[in-house]
Amino acid sequence: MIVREAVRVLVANWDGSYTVPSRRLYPHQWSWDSAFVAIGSARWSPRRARSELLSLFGSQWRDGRVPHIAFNPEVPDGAYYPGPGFWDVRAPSGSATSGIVQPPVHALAAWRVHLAEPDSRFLRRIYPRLVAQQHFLRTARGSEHGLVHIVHPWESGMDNSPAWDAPLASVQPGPAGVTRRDVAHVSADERPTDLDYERYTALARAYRDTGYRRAGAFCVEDPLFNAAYGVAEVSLAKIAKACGLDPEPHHRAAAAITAAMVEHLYDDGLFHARDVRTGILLRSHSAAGLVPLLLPDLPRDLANALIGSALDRFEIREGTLPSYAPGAPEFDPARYWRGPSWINLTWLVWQGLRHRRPDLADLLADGMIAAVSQSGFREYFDPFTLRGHGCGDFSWSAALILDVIAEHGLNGVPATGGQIRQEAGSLGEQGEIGDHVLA
Ligand code: 2M8
Repeated sequence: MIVREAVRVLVANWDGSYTVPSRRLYPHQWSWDSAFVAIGSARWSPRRARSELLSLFGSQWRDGRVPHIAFNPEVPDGAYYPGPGFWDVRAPSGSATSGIVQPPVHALAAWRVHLAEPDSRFLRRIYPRLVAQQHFLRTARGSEHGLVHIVHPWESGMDNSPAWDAPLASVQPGPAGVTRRDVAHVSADERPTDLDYERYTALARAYRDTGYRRAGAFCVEDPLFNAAYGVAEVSLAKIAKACGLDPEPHHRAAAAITAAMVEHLYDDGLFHARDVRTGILLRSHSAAGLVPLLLPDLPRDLANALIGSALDRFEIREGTLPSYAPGAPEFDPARYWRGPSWINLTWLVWQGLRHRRPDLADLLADGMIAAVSQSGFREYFDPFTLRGHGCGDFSWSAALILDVIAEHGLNGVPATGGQIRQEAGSLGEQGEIGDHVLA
């Protein structure tokens, strides 16, 4: 039933070559949403999963950046704020896009899509594009420590996380009265505030006015973003090897990113963002700080410390991962990225726990399934009551549940695609996944 419903959502949100995150709230293609959707679609339609990623990279810029939104020209400009008229820029393909990016989880997605149904043509097509994406980050966004920075909270994917309260406070808000569309679809107390939006707009406008080249008042190294950047190198090493290319440069890059994160972003049981302008560590209680568990070479003592924080501060024994620690004063269980549980964030930490603490990983898998069983494929969930918030029929909630079920099983039914069939170990049998899932 859950599986059929998830596929129904993905079919309803399919736009011919990619999936919109939500028909009404987000009616275009979003960058990291498409990566998560590809991970889930690989379980029932690898063809759609490949199309999802290739279509997104069709909007890649010449400098390698993958814009966070590729706009659908058939959707009126006013349907989403800020729309194509605001960003005022086109990719070489001719598509109108935004000019900022999102966490680079795409190489991870591409590798999983390949494992689900090996396709060397796809891998060879996507590999240089993924390398260019990393190159953009390393060159345009690199710091002297070997980490990369983001120039807008939207680039973190966790837009109004309390982690951004301090750096945002120094951003001069733009003129009041931005024409928000989000609050027409979702209750205002589950979304960022108007003041947040005035600051988001001011920052995006300032970046746009430099030709999308120079960071403005917001410039931070985010642990989730940098963990994704490191994991991308791990995945690129696997992709390079499968394409008959040298994986070593990617291994070296991954090791360097992990070491830089440990040296510059870790403190007291959690990774934190660092304000590049001041050099100050922005100590917060954001679950972004647990995502480095994804890095395979994270030193064991640090991984154990993160697991300790996941248990004590984020209370994951309850089976859910709040996006912000419940004991912190800024925690809000219903407002966007200030506390609710999100399936994508939980999926990332679940992946990081699977080899290290399978018992805890299983709790999170059960919790993700419980949330969608109780409340449907909502955008986010109260971590304690599992009440759904934000929009309904949200694509990555549906897609990632397909992946969780394939890996973890459902109600006593065993998993059909464990660790994508033990990494390509038995690739020959993968063809049956789609049929099985839909049966
Ligand atoms: C949310 O962000 C957009 C801006 O990019 C918005 O609020 O309008 C975030 O949850 C982000 O992570 C996500 O990619 C996007 C689409 O689902 O929505």
